[in-house]
Amino acid sequence: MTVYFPEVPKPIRYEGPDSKNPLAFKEYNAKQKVLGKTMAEHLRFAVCYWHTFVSGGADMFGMPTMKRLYAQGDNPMTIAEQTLDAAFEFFTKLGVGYWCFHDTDIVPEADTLAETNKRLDHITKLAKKKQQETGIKLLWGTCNLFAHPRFMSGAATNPSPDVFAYAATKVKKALEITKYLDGEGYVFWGGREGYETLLNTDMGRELDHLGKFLHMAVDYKKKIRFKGQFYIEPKPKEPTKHQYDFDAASCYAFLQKYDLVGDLKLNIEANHGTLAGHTFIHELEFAGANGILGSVDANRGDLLLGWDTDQFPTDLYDTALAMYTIIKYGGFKTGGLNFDAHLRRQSTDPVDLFHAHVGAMDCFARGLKIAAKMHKDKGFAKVIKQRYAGWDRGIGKQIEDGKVGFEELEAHTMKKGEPQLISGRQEMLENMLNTYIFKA
Ligand code: XLS
Ligand code: CA
Ligand code: CA
Repeated sequence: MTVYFPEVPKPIRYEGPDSKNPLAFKEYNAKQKVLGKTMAEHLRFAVCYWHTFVSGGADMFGMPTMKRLYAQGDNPMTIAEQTLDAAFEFFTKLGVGYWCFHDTDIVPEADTLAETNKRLDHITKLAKKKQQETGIKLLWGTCNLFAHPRFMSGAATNPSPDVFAYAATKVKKALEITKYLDGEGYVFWGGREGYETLLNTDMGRELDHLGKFLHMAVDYKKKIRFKGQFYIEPKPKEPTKHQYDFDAASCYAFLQKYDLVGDLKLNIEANHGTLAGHTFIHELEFAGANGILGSVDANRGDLLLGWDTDQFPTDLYDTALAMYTIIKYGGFKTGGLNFDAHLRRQSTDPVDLFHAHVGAMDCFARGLKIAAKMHKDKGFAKVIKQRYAGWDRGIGKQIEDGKVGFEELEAHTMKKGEPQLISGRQEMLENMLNTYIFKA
């Protein structure tokens, strides 16, 4: 079989923090136990198909730059097969357990839907065989409902019911192939479920349609007995000016209104959190605190650019606090860390894909170790417990238990007078976080 990544002849190994080998892990040791589980079990790394193997570095102003050895030839299905070979070679050499894809990543769309579905059946058969041979699993599948012109005004929120129906037909097939590949989840990302101008948009009606669409998906999931977890992925804008799944909080409000809370969790993407004006950790915390933290698209943005740059994660504060929060809410069940990230346009060589993923995996592995130490020491947990201790007794407990109202609180305040000022100790806590980053 053709080798597509000859620069990496053998699987990437853990060589420890002193290794100078750029193609070795310094922190990620898959089998090493941390808080009772292996690193691989905690982190559940996945590689995304679209950025890693399909898009080639094109941007709004320029053509693709990247060398894709497998994307040669005239027959699109031969290219699709070669891409699949390259992808599984990459997953195996990198040592990740999972992958993720959109329907249109694994095969190009044909002239008719029926023909596209045939192509999907063909390629997923090959993918299933590769999964069996390698033990690599599908973290989630998804459907591209944003690239084709038919979806220019949205999919489930399109003003035309015919487009709604077309989108449903595509999602139906995407669910079937995800189930066929034993996918552990399925993501709904509404790239154009939003609007450009309210002058031509009936927002209430569009939201109702989106609710209907997701209910149909839930019904079909039950019908075909697909056991994977459904996720919504929040993103505030890009490509549309305003997207309905703006952030974790607006998704939660939507899920509550349309009675879907038990059926969908969130797939939180770091870069989408920052585009919404939040931190990545804020989004994780909101989802965790509301019981809807499902999976993560691990990447980062660039504060100076302000669009969805989808860079590989390299910030230890982010990875340490992300893992701290994920562990706090029980760790991944069906979800994982999917590197929804792409190389910069000037990183043109196939080996650059390895550098990017190795660095990101090391950064999360180190983040995991830092988070584990923070959990073991319980330092931050103690500080927070202490800060809210007033709610465990006396008037605080009575409020939480619903035993008092405004009149009792007035009596309490008149008796106690001015509340005491208690320092939040933010700088001390930031220093404490740094001591973990320095030493863990
Ligand atoms: C785009 C999204 C997309 C989803 C899946 O910004 O991140 O890649 O993850 O459609
Ligand atoms: Ca994403
Ligand atoms: Ca993104």
